[in-house]
Amino acid sequence: MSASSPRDKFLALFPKLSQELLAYLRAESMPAEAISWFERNLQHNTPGGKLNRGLSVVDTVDILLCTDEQGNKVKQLTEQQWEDAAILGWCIELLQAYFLVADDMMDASLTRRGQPCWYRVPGVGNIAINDAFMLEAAIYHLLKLHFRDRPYYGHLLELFHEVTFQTELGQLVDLITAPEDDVDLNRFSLKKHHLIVVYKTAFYSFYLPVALAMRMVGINDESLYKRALDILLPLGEYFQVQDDYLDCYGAPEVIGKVGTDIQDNKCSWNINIALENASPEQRAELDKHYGQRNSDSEAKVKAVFSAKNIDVEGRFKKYEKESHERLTELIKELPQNVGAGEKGIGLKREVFTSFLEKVYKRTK
Ligand code: DMA
Ligand code: MG
Ligand code: MG
Ligand code: MG
Repeated sequence: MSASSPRDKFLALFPKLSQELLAYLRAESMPAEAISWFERNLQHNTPGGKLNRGLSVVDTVDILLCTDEQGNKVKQLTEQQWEDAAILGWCIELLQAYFLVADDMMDASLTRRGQPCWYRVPGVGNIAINDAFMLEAAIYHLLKLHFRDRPYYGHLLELFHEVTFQTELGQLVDLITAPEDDVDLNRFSLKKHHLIVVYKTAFYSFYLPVALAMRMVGINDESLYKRALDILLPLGEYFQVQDDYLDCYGAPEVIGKVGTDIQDNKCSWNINIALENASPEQRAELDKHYGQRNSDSEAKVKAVFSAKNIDVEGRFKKYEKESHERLTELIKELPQNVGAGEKGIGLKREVFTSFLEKVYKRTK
């Protein structure tokens, strides 16, 4: 990638936003230690990931404002439009940082993005709980600073608030379906899995970037938000199935984290596929070893996953290919540039295809 790739340009904005946030602490005469603590919190937890969600806001605004009906690029975003979209993108990355700091504590994870989880950094510990809250508060500080005078400010606030609540509902069901000392695989099903992943991942990772971009460009036709949701929730479900698969089969040095789902007793895609196909003996082995906090049990579960009649890896490859076909069809059903004309800016298929191609067959 060249020095001025879209990702680099996006990344280069973060120090400025970080300084705006720190300026608030200075204006409130916070002690120097608090200012440097918050700076370290922001730096450790916000910019180190793939930045897919943040960049998607910029990409979506670009597609909505700068491509013609056939999806050809016909103009460039102005600097102001680019920066507005990028700030909204960073607000999603802050939301993600907030969720991940808490998620890693709740999931007892060790590493994230190739470094120790924030709560495991020496001296941090439970302060990470307050740090997570501060990452969330940063979103609303930046929104106020940059968007208070825009006609769509209320919509931005509403979107962030609603999607946060939905994600927390997903996390709640994820956690109570996986109690530490009470393994009961009868609680799991693909239906339960579907509910968990749509709420914990799809709304904030897929719907939110597109909906923010749509609000920013002034799309007010509510039916278009529904259309976007109908495609983005299935796309987000596919993305979280990949995350579940990679938890077990991804290379830690590539995904930047060590999988914990088996030891955490999680209702993941892998275990549900195994339960659907297990013989009574294999089922007994899963009952005995799933959700146990030791690597021997974990290895036994993985051995069942790899058994010829179960073959989680093979079934995942098939699911991946079929999902791509299904999602491509779903996108095709959307009339190109729907909502354009007197009603305003249309919703283009490229918004969704660009998302699908970004995540298809991902390895991290
Ligand atoms: C993550 O689910 C969901 C949120 C809202 C952070 P997860 O625990 O599977 O994520 P990860 O595998 O990244 O810990
Ligand atoms: Mg986790
Ligand atoms: Mg989790
Ligand atoms: Mg996971």
